Amino acid sequence: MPVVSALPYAFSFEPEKTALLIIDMQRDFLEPGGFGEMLGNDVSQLRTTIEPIREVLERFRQQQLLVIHTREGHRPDLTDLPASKRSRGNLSCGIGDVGPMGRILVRGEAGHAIIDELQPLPNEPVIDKPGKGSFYATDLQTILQNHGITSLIVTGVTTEVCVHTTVREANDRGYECLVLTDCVASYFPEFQRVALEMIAAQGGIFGWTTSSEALITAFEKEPS
Ligand code: C5J
Repeated sequence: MPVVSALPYAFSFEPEKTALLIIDMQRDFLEPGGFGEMLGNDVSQLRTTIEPIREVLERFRQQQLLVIHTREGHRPDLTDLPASKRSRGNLSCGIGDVGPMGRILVRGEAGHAIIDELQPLPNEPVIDKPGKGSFYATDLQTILQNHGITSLIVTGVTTEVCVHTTVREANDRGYECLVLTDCVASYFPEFQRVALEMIAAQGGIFGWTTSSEALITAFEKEPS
């Protein structure tokens, strides 16, 4: 069984029972000219994750392990968009409105799409989620159960929002989560640091953290 050097202690996993979760690597969050940048964020903070995620993704694909992608967004009629989420921030151009890459966080629009570098393969499930967590109002848990998954390797954006919410949801459902520090990112460096510390604090209260390099080293030492 591969063992990864991690915080707060080594993380062991059975590859066949482990899925790679890639959270919300969408154009509107990562690309210049998208919703994230329109809100005043520096998207280069998030773009550092693309290459390390691609390398881990390649490894999972080579070993034919389960890869799951998520996208945050809403139905075009916005019936799954809570009024509180729509009005939050008092934005003149917010969720559901026409933004720089089509209607913001609406399924089927250009900005809602996963970035070209990490396009899902046809056999990789894509979870459309209306919330920050990947389990809320989705069939993620059913898919994990049907594949016998017990551990998740977690990547994506943003660390303190959708990654954290998902890891907390997963933890409460009994999944072991390993978060890859260079494969998750925040627009705010301070949030990135603290959010990662929070996951591994108190003996791993929500899970483990490590680098993509440490995970790949563990795979190389013990290929499945
Ligand atoms: C946010 C996300 N930050 N994917 N979404 O609104 O973290």
